[in-house]
Amino acid sequence: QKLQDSTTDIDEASGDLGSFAPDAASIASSIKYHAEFTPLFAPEKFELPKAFFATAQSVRDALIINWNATYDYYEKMNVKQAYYLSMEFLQGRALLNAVGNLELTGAYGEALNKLGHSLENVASQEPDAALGNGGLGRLASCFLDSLATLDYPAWGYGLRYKYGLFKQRITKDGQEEVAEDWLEMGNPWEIVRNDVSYPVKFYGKVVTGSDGKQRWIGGEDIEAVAYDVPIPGYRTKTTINLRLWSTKVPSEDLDLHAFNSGEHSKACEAQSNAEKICYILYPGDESTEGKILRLKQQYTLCSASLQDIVARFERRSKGHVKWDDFPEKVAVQMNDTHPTLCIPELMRILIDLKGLGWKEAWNITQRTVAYTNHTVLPEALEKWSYELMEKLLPRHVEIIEMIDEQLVDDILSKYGTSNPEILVEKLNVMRILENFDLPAVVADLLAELQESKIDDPSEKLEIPDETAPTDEENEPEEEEDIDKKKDVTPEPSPAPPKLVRMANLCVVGGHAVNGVAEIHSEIVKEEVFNDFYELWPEKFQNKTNGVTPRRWIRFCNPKLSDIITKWTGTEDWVLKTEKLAELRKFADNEDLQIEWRKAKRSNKAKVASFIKEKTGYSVNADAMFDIQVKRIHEYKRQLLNILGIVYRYKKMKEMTAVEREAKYVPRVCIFGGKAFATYVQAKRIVKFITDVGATINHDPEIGDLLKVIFVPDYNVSVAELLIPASELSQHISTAGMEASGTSNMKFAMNGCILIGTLDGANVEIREEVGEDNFFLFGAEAHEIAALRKERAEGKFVPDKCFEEVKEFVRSGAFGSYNYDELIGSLEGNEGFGCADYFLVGKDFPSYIECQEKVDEAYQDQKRWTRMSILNTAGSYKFSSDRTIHEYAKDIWNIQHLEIL
Ligand code: NBG
Repeated sequence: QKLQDSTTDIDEASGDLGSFAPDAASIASSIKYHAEFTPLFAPEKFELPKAFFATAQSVRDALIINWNATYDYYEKMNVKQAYYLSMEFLQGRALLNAVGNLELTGAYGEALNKLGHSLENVASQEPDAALGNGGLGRLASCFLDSLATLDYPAWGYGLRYKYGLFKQRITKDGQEEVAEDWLEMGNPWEIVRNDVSYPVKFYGKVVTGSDGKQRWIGGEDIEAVAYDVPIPGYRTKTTINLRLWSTKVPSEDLDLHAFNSGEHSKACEAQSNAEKICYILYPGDESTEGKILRLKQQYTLCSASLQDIVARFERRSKGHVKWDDFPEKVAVQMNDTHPTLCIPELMRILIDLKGLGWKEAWNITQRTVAYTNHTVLPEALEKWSYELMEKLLPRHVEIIEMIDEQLVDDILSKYGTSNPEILVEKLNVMRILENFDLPAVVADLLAELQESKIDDPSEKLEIPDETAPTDEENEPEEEEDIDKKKDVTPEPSPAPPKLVRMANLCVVGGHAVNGVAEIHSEIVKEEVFNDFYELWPEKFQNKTNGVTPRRWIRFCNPKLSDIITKWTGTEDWVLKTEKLAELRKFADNEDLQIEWRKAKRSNKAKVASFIKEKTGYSVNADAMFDIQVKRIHEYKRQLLNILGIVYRYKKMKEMTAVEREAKYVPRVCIFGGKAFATYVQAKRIVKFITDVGATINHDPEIGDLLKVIFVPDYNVSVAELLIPASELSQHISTAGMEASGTSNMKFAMNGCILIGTLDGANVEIREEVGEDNFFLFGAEAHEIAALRKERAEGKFVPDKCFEEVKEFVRSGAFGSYNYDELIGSLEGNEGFGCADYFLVGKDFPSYIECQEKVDEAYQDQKRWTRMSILNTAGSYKFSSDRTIHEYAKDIWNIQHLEIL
């Protein structure tokens, strides 16, 4: 009978999905069916983990119907599809999002109540799918939600890491990493596609066939198997696909002979080599082994995805394959440089496997792929060792060399030889291959020129050193070195390593290059890729990031959502966020203000119990909740925040209780975020924050006036809890360094006021919410270079408040740990070419001053609530729906297609 109930639901649903609205009773029987027939847990009980699995599987049934319908429709219509290739997808939990998008939250809640559970408790059983690190991965996930919601034909492609981003434990020594075995209990959302797998090879050699064509014979073969995750849109049938690859060895490669003769490890070696490709995201890459593994990961993603895309194109062409049409059917977006190998891989497939000529293949490749840059930090613009790449991917290296040659021709025709210095400089900066000799054609031309001018010494050619670093920071130093070397016989120095610059390859191979916020896209054009911008200005675009208002307001903050719906008169704002702007006219309305504060207070109370559970600290839910949650990185300046807190604490200690209470509002300062496992300085910062907390939180004189909390294991689910409870949030990176930031958007949407620098998307958020509703401080991007120069020359005089705070830390106020290295990074001359590269000392006084304004504003709760409402109202631009419409129109050229 139960089975019968459940299948009836499915049949009904597939008949007319638009009106698929099962009631609580049929949902309950579907859940019971799954609980009974999916033997994951002991049969007699219906406890929470089992309830989660059964519920998820019942939701998945509904998703699969829509997912199949979507797939079939795309197949039938043979539409152009966009493919978002990303090493990271930070999906978080799926259950509440899925039932919310299907508009079944109420029905599922009721059904589970009948079965003795609450939807919230059941949902909290789900482990976070943390296949990402931070903003870049979460952006990819927000994009999938928007693509599905807006009915755009698109898929995501990524890797199915066995372990998610590590779990963070906070101990007395700071951060400890623990493997996150998110698949331990199985993943109810994924569909294993043993029918969809592709061979991927590494190493080997390139041979020339009898037809004169190049062929790559691989030395190590693995298989990439597809795992599909259905991604539902909100209030639509469209359910797109996130295809994640997992790696294994073809079963015939198990060395049975070795196994049977007792050499078990040897027999399984190939298997374990293949499997470890998909173990973890960003394995440490300091060792050569680590580098190889990362490159294998990147190539697996690119190769399997492109083989899949090409096969789909051929199938949909139904025997009339016209390769020139490929870019009319396929758009590939490379999320940062990690999927750069798409370019040579598509070239290889088209030339070696499909028999196209170079020119045609290049034209198709360029029209197909596009590149998003997500950072200006030089260490994140990937460069791979040429030698290593040549071993692992010999055919791709040949192709890259040819692309480089072509680029050299382009540079030569743009700049000519009339000014050889400029030509050589451009080649040095722009070539894909770094630390290579000048290409023969250029060297010959220059030699000829040199000869023709030899008679006139005044015109002697100065050819810059081919291998001189191009990094701006290094320039003055290098010039000095060169000057000094004039008098001495130079020591032969070891040749610098030959490298492949992935970002340059992306810019050359793609038809569009975009930054992720206005200021960042300007920096991309004017600094990072300025030379390319001069060559191909038409390629460069801006696509300001966005976040999905479904997950980041509607589902994570139901209380605020109800208020917005009530005051704007409809729930349409979830799809048309411009409706949020209507709240502006009620910003001073007392009734709205009271409701607004009540919702915030209730969200804060939830966070207070969470903090108690996770850290043992009790915090007062009436204090201001001041939050900084993001990856721990020096440029994000958690150090500025915590030193600000230390300063506040010191001042409080110098006052009488009465003075203290008059000047400061009670605050709970909350930090969260993970430090990359090998990033020593970031880990010190974590330790420092927890030490400061340990002192302040136990100081009876301070009481509720100041609390410092480090929330362990920050992830998507924790963000969903914290952001709705936030009143002030910190986005305080050194100007010019944060490409965009996306949590700033989520905070603003949830009525949180930002304190920040003019960096990344802060600039646009401030424009939208109004200057009066944003706490601004700090140096601006255009001032940074001069400030660093001043520091490097020892001319910077720190404000006395900064000296005072450093001294206080050094005095041992926060325990016995030696913070010399941490504090020392803010002075002296170590680090990135100048002391305090991130300019904490420079911005400190203006930060402190700005924080005083925050206290003053918070004292007036009406003013604060008005600011809060105006932040939500002004945040509408930052919906990822807006961003996705822009990508669809300006880069991918894909059309909205509703599933019929
Ligand atoms: C990050 C930037 C953020 C930005 C996200 C999404 C990387 C390499 N970059 O500022 O640091 O918001 O990308 O674009 O993770």
